[in-house]
Amino acid sequence: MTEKESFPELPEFSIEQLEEGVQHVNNPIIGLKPIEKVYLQSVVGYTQQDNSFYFSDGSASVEIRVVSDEIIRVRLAPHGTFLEEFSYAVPKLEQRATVFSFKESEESYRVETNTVACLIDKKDFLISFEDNNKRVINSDFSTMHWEENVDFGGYYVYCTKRCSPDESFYGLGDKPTSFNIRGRRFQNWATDTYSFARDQDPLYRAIPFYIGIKDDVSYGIFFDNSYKTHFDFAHQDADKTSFWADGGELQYYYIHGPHMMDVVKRYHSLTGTHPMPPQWALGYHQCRWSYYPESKLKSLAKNFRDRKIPCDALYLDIDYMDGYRCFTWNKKYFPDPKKMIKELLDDGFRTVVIIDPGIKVDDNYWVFKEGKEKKYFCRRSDDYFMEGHVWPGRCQFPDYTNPEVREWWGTLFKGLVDDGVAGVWNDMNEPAVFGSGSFPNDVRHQYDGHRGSHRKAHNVYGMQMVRATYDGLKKLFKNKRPFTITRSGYSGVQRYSSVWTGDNLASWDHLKLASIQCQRLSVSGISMCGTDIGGFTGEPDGELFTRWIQLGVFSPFMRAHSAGDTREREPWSFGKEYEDINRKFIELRYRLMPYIYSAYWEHHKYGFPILRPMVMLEQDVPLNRNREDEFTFGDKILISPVFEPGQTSKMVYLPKGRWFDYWSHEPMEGGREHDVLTPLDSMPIFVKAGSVIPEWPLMQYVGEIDLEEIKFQIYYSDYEVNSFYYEDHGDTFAYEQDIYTEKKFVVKGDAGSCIIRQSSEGLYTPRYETYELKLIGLPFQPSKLIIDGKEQQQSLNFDELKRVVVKANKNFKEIQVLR
Ligand code: MIG
Repeated sequence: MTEKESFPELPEFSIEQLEEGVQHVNNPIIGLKPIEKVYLQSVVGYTQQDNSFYFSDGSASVEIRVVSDEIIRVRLAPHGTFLEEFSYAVPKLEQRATVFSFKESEESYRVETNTVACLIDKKDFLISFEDNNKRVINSDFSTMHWEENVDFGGYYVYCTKRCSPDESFYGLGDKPTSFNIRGRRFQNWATDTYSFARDQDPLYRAIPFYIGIKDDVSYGIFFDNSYKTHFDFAHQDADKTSFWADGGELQYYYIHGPHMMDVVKRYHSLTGTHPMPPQWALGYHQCRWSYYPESKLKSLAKNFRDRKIPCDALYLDIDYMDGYRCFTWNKKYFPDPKKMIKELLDDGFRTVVIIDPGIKVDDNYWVFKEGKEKKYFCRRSDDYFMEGHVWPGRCQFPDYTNPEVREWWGTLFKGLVDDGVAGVWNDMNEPAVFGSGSFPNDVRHQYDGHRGSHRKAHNVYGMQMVRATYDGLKKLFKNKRPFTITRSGYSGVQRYSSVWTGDNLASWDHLKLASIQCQRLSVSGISMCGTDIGGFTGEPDGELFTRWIQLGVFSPFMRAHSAGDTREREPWSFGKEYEDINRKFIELRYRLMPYIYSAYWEHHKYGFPILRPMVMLEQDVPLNRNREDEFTFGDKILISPVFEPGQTSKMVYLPKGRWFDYWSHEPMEGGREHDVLTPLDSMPIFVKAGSVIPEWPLMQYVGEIDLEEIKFQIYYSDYEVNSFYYEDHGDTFAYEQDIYTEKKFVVKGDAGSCIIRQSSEGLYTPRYETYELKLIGLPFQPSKLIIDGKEQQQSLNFDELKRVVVKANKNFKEIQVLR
């Protein structure tokens, strides 16, 4: 019997069929068997233990747990026995201090915190969530239900919610489709999707978290289940939203808003945020499949420096290895990697290398030998090794769900780290296997002691690989920050890695998708994300490449990459006109580096997503629900990238409040659309009035120049606005011991004055002493400057860009610029 026959997949049924429970599975072992769909019956009683309430229908049990004031978890145990608590996404379910009450009425039970109430209907076991104004935000359409899985044991589990006509949906990670996912159906099953198309599903990642907006209130559902999960957002029926899984527990978190930002921050409180990346990782990265031999890499580096195009990292794709054996070098191409990496570093380039999970079956290869001896490779149900063909040929695959294997894997990087490698790129970790796509379902995994087949471990495999990589590098780097990038991942992967969106295509539609995917990843918990600039497959022309570089400046992670069978793809590959514009925009990335870095801090420390879609900025504006072609980076800079060839102007909507055009400094009114010119050497960028935007002097790579001064662009505002500025060593973990500085600026003006206040916390002392502050948009000609109570003698004339430039000590508390 072939593999496929013995482990049939459940065919895809419509929600209606599933609701009715009439379908049959044609099972080759037991024949045609009716699937019995079992629904919860009436509640017969409850018990309470600490923050958890257990409701029973006499057989099944449902746990309602108050996790925090705004988060409530629901779990279902079909026969009353819950699975052991374990989650790769939520490593530690912290019980936050909460005040909650419990009430029983004739019809229902009510578990209530200060912000949210969970109601359990006694008669039909329907569960709903209300806000503290007694508005129903989310409620079951039908009771939670399940079907026995005759092949594997366990259950297919289902939850169907009501969906109102105005409800819109966001999240789910990397789906390459419209930003609002209402009307669509998806699967989460990590898949290698070379040259993926719009609407293709699933892709590389599995992020079972979505956000709904109903009646202007945002809420989130995090369905923490690593099996294949399915989501239907009013696709099958306009009045239903469903999610279900091919196994595991029906376990989900209801996360209350009311703002989308609250939901995302609370999702981060469960699954964690990205650690601070090394600052160089926020520079421009150049990648290609592949740069080799050494002379090629060296001339690439030289080109960047000769042409004065900033760049921080160069990548080695699979050809640097000896026969694609991980942790080895092809000595023909790279005879002395240590020397080469050192020379590149002396010139300001970090070297990042790719590492795949497939280990070549080769008894003369130390990694294979060790893994075999220690029994670290995955096995099939009957104990055969899981073997599959990937780049090295026949391979076996470490079981990264085993903590001992992860530990071992981490140590394998020692050689590369000694050679000077600064970052590791994990690819093919869905896991991808040539021919079959991935592992068969019967492969066994240790699953951190909780055991499971590949059905359970598939979606977390890549995340556990990059976790092993990150943790291993962290040990080897001592106190330096590792840089990792992964293709696959499950919720929580952000704790270990950045992510790129995989093998996209050089087309204008993919440029648009790139912007949507990054925004979507950002609101789905993965802020450090980027796309292959230029498109991985296919050939961009100069215009498309340049527009993609422009988007890339405002992607949290900025890397150009291309497939091996494409023409050269560097910022200068399309002729001088494009090269000059590409340089100008990459330079912009470097000038904005301190702003970008501060946005990372806001993400790491407070759980703010780095990219913020329009609906997150103003969720009460109906048109924003479907606006997907503009966003802000951090909370101060709004970008409206150009997505059409030959486009000379574009309508840009600015949220309420006041804005400035980044290039011309022209003030602009928010709350409406503006027609903005979009010549190729420009791109619509706007800054919120009242912002204090830090800028670095131009550098060719992070750390090239010792800062003597920081510049700030200060945008006048007549209402009070706060800005944050963060700095630290840039590459150590000292920030965890409060060795950082977080500065807060407050700007407030009126017709005759502009006042800037600064306060600061943290223990880091930068070496520079002064600031240069450029005041933009002052509505008056100033004649008096007072810093910390003392009048200053500085010229207050407008410069050619209508700015007033002020010098101040970095520790100033208050600056008054007066008419
Ligand atoms: O089977 O390492 O998505 O970025 O260049 C292809 C070669 C394997 C797929 C990755 C791509 C990478 C390529 N890899």
